[in-house]
Amino acid sequence: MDLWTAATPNGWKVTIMVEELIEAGIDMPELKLRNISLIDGEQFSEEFTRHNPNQKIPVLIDGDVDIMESCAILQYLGEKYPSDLFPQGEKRWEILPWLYWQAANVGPIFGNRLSYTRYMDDVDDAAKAHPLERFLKEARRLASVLNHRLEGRDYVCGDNLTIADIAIYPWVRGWKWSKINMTDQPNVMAWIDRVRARPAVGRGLAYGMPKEEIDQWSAERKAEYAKNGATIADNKTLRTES
Ligand SMILES: N[C@@H](CCC(=O)N[C@@H](CS)C(=O)NCC(=O)O)C(=O)O
Repeated sequence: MDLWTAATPNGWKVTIMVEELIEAGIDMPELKLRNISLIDGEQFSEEFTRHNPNQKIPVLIDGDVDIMESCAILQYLGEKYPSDLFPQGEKRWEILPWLYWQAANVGPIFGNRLSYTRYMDDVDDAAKAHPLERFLKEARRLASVLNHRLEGRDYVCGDNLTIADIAIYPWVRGWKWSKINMTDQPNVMAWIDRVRARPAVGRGLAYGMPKEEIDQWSAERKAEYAKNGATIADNKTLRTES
């Protein structure tokens, strides 16, 4: 199995999933990781486009099967390697709506908010005012939906972590980067800590980031990014195995 990815929230969903499956005792086949440099535009290459016509990471290549879209990859792995992460039967209809909720709402809104808070220094404030407000308002609404859902639950679909948590977590954990204040959402804040404390999540997030920088970039890294005017998280350090 090959995973073409980068150190970004959509990429981390899959590496967290793989680590959680291993933690659950699944005998996973060897996963070959290929770091796609988004800065260099490798996602637009002919080779990449053959596997993912949408030209975005992540993409999973399993023999003749190409799977684009991070949530589809979570579902694919969850079905191929059965575990509590994606139980079959009726329970899946509790999980799938939250997976789609993430794909249709959290990813796009948090991602768009992040691009204006972190990467668009060269756009003047007046031009940014409307999108900043719009994405903030919707992100805060989504956070309160999640907070409500987590009332009385440790995880989004009950007592166990599922692919729904794995999909939502990498975006929501970045609330400070996106400047989306969530401190008034206690269930969400507690859930962020609960998910982060899982050893497999720590390992999944460590793809593409030195361990000590998973939660907080070093001053050197920040300076490096600022200097380059990078528009997206660099991923040159992503661990590649071939
Ligand atoms: N809905 C897609 C979104 C994928 C996505 O936006 N990937 C970003 C990185 S997080 C990317 O490849 N960006 C490069 C680009 O837009 O050129 C998914 O969940 O897989």
